[in-house]
This record gives sequence, structure tokens and C-alpha cells, in this order.
Amino acid sequence: MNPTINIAILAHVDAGKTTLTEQLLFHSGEIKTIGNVNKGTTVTDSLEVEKQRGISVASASVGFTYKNIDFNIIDTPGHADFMSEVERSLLAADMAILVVSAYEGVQSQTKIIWEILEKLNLPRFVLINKVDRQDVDIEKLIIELKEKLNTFIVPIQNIDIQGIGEITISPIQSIENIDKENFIEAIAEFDDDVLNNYLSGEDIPINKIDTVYKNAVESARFFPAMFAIAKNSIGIEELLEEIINVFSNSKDLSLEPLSAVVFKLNHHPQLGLLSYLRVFKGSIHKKQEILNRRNGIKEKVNQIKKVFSSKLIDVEEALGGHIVAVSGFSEARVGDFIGDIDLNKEFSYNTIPILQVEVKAVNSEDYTSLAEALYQLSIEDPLLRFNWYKEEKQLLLNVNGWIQIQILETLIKDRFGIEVKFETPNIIYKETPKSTAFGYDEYTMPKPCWAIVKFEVEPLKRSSGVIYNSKVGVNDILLKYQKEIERTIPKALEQGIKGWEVTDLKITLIEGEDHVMHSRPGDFAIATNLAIMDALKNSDTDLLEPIMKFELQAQEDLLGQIVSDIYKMRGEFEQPIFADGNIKISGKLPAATSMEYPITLASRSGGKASIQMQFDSYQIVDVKDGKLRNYKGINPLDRSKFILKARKAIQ
Ligand SMILES: Nc1nc2c(ncn2[C@@H]2O[C@H](COP(=O)(O)OP(=O)(O)OP(=O)(O)O)[C@@H](O)[C@H]2O)c(=O)[nH]1
Ligand SMILES: [Mg+2]
Repeated sequence: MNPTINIAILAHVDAGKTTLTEQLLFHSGEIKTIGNVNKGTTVTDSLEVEKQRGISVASASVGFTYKNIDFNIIDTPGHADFMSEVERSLLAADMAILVVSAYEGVQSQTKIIWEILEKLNLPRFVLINKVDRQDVDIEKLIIELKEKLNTFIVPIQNIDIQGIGEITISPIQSIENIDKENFIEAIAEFDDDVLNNYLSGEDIPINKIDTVYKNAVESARFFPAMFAIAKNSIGIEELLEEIINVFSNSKDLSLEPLSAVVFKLNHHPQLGLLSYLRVFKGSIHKKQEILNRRNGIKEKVNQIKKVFSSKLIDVEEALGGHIVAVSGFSEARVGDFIGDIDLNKEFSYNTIPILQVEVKAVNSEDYTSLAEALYQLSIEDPLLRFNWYKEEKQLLLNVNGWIQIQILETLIKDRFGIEVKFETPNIIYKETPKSTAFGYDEYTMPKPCWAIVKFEVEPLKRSSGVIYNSKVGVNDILLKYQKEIERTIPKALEQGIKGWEVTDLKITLIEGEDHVMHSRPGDFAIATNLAIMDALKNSDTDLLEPIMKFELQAQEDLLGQIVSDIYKMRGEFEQPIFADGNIKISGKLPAATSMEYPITLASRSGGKASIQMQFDSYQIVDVKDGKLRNYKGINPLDRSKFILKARKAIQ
């Protein structure tokens, strides 16, 4: 069995990820000609909209074999609107290559990606691409990488730029070729013997340095930096060789109990829904039934496909380390861990959409098929949180920004043949209980039905999410009904008394009663919705708004104006930093007031100033500065109407 290395390629937009992926495929012999992103001919920019626009919007996984090692490369999109796609891909990766354009340097998106990789403790190489661009200053860039990302980003190659077309990147067949002093000084941090030898000026055996180096890279403490001109095939082979040097000693994990994760779902025209799996340990065979650890459901594997270049090749089994696409799962969702052992892991996103947008079919007869299409898309990207409010005839999606909206518009047309129009997106507010309170419902009429529940809700601090537990024994409410209550809670929290999703609270089921004859699970779903809303009415709620972190650069003479802008937007900022006639300001701004600010700032500064913004957190806002929303559908506070409607739905 060949060892497998799974690599995610990440970077800010346009750094050269897709070009690098194409070069790796070519270098391995997997493809015979090199495609070009600008002509729409690469393997991984395969969607029509990617070809047209020359940007990646979906992650694409491709495989090849090189020197008896199986590689899977996941090319990810660079635009901030598609960050959730990047996060899903990282579930499958053993390591990451962070591409940085030598010309653009460390962008705010680069920092966001780095922070996520840091959280995951994923080993990574830094590839400094586009070193052919005029006026690049490699030394300055290395300092920037160390300052903004990590001091242990250390070049392991020598680069000599004499002039355009005269770049030599020296190969690293062995670590003897590199700027040894610098390298050993960095490595010495990770091993006391090496450190002592280094400080006393003694020679250190090459194999000792090599071991310490590899361990430090594998444990994500040391990050080799390499150079490339991806579009001219320069630096590609060296990169591959060095990755093999560090990562190829993988063990055979196929005999252990199965564990795997679903990192991507994708609809295939012939095969239906494909679940992309990263197998950690064990093996998967055709027709095998596999337990989904999230919902306890066993699903049967129909076909297993390996992805080579852009082709799906039928295989009989998948082993530990492999990435495969399987057909046959219908209940799996991205981030589900599956198999025989519980890894005790849970996937959650670092970036979440803060905008909601209404989608309309241009031709009203497409309304139902549009709803179906949006449902399908939201299975592949759960963060879209598709909501269909039938009373209002509204189709709503959660999105990150305008680029994503434009891409969705094209995608829906290409894939489903439906022409759509997006309304102006709105900020997604949330709400949270003001105080501890109780909510009660006794749903025992009209018969047959029986569900009595009492909840306590308590506010939690910001960014806590929802915690649920039950203090009621199974003698009072049977386990199957308790499960129904737990399943209903997220639904019941979708809209609170101000019309927004309720978050940052603890809910405890403290009393309740079922009936041997009359109770059905659906009764508890109804009672839960009613009692939770009752609790929220009793506690009253605070409105929460999304807050962005920002970093701004501008000419010094704009300071007064900018400070006044920030106050007007209800923002706050730290002490400005002055350098060479410019200022740098960082701070926080409500998303609601600052959406248009990048444009305002650009026009105010003649295009010289810039601002980078990133979601930070939800914080309490005065109702007068925020927005309330009407309850969509039938409000549980209108108890009789709600019951009537819900009973019809269950029957
Ligand atoms: N000068 C120069 N240009 C390059 C190099 N590598 C890639 N490019 C160009 O940079 C542009 C972006 O390349 P892509 O490979 O699409 O970048 P990407 O990171 O995949 O972009 P997104 O997926 O949209 O985030 C293209 O025009 C490439 O031809 C390089 O080494 N030097
Ligand atoms: Mg790309």
C-alpha cells in the first residue's frame, strides 16, 4: 500500500493556488498539458462560473501518485466569502501549503487563515509565490511573515534575484545547502542537545538536525518557507520533494477500527449525492453499513470513488489515510464523524454568515423548483441555512457578501436552469434572554395528545451558544419523548420574541409529564415550542448585533475625519500608529453601520486608504439602533393557531 499525503492549499485571493495545483498534477504526470486559470482550462476550476471569472469558489480535491506516494490535493477558494468552504476542506488535510504572493505580501485573509490553521494545529509549509514580480523584496517579506504570522516561518531555500528572468532558487537535496546558521538557530529551540551544541559552537550531526527539523514541522511548531514561480513551473519539484522528505513515513492504519469524517457533499448528475470522506483509520468496503456518530443512523456505502485529476475512478475499498467519494448516504452532513470509534471531535465553523438575503425566481412559475434547488445547495453548504417561509412565500439564505451572491446567481442558472434575483441583503441580528425565567406548557387538549413541559432558561455570556440539559427522569417523560424535546430546541430557538435566532443561553428541562395512552413524540415538539416561547416572553430578550474587527491604513491628514466616521458608526478604536505620513488604526465596528465604509473610505482618500474587516462577535445593541423582525409563520405566542397548524402538519 502506498503512503498517502493529503494537502490543502490555502491563500488569499489570486495568490496562485489553482496554478500550483495544476503544476503539481502536471509534474506528477497525472495530466499531460498545463491548464491556465485565465483561459479557464485548469482541472480544479471546473465550474462554469470559475472558468468565466478565473477565481475559485468551491474547493476541489484531486489525486495523483508520485514516487509511489498517493497525494490528494485540495485546492481551496481564496475570497473571504468562501471561507466556510476552506474550513470544511481542512477536515481532510494532513498538512497545508499556505501560498503567499511575494508581491501582495501578508493580507488580512492570510492572517485569518493562519489563525484557523493554528487552532487546528495543522502542519504547514509557506510557499512564497510570484517571486518573478517586479519590485519584490524577499527579506522584507520574511520579516513580515514572522511578525504577522509566526517567528518560526524560516526559509529552507536560497533565493537570488538578479533581475527579471534571472532568479535562482537553490535546490534542497539536503539541508546542507541552505543558510545553515539561520536554520540551525531556529531549529535549536526545539531540542536541548542541538541548543547546547549550537551555543558552544560544536558541530551538530546532520541526521540529528534532520530529525529535530522533521519533528518540529510535523508537530506544527516550525514552518518551512519555500519559493516558487508557479506559473513557470519553478519551485514545484523542490516543494514536492521536501513534502515527501517530511511526511512520507505514514503507518498502515487499515487494520484499526474505522473512523472517518464527511468533509464535502456534492450532487453528481449520475451518482446522486456524493459524500467525500477522509478516512483516518480502518477501512471501508462497498455495501458496508457505517454508523454516523451524530445521528446514530447506519447508512450503506453504495459505490466508492477515488478522485484522480478530475476523473472519478471506481475502487473496492478505502483505507486509513485515503480520501474518497462514496454514494449511498442520504443522511450524512458535512462535519459528521462516522465509524466504529468515537473520536470525541466536533466540527464547528470559525466564520459564519452575518447577512440574510431573499431569493426570488425571475419567472414566478419557477418558485417551487427554486425552493428545491436552494434546498439542494444548502445540503452541500449548510451555512446557507435555507429557510422557506411558506405563509410569506419567502425563500431566504444566509450569505457572507456580494461576491457569494453573484456566484450563487450564476450557479443556480448554470446548474438548475433557473433565473433568480437577489434582494438587498440584511444584517442577521440575534437575541438572548435578559434574565433567568421559566416557561411552561400543558398541551393536553384537544385529545388525543399529552405533553407537559417546564423549562428554565438562563442567559450565558457572549459566544457561548446554546446548552441544553434535562433534570427530568424517564419515569416522568420517556426517553423517546425527551429525545424529541432535544431535537425541537434548535427549531424553537430559530425565532425569539424579537423575530431573531436566540443564542447564548442555557435551557434546562425541569419538570414534565407524558401519558401512557395519549402521548406521541409530536406532542412534545408542540409543547416545547410553546414553552420555550413562554420562557422568552417571561425573561424578555436583548437584541444582539454582529460586530466586525477592522484594520485601517490611511494618510495621516485623514485622521480627524476617520475618527469622526468611527464615532458616527458607533465604533471603537485603539491608539492610532503613525509611520511615514500614514496611520494605522484597528478597532471594532458594528456590521450594520460599516458595510459601505470601504467605499466611503476609498473615495475620501483617492483610493489610497484601505480597510480590512472580519467578523468578531455578537454584542448587545439598543433596539433603536438595531432591527426587530416580524415572526415568520405562526407565532407560538398565538397558542391556539399554532397548535392547529402544527396538528395539521403532524397528521
Ligand atoms: N507573475 C506571476 N503570476 C502568477 C504566478 N502564479 C500564478 N500567477 C497568476 O496569478 C493569477 C491568479 O492565479 P490562480 O492560480 O487563479 O490563483 P488562486 O490563488 O487559485 O486564486 P483564487 O482561487 O481565485 O483565490 C493568475 O493570473 C495566474 O496566472 C507566478 O508565479 N508569477
Ligand atoms: Mg483558485
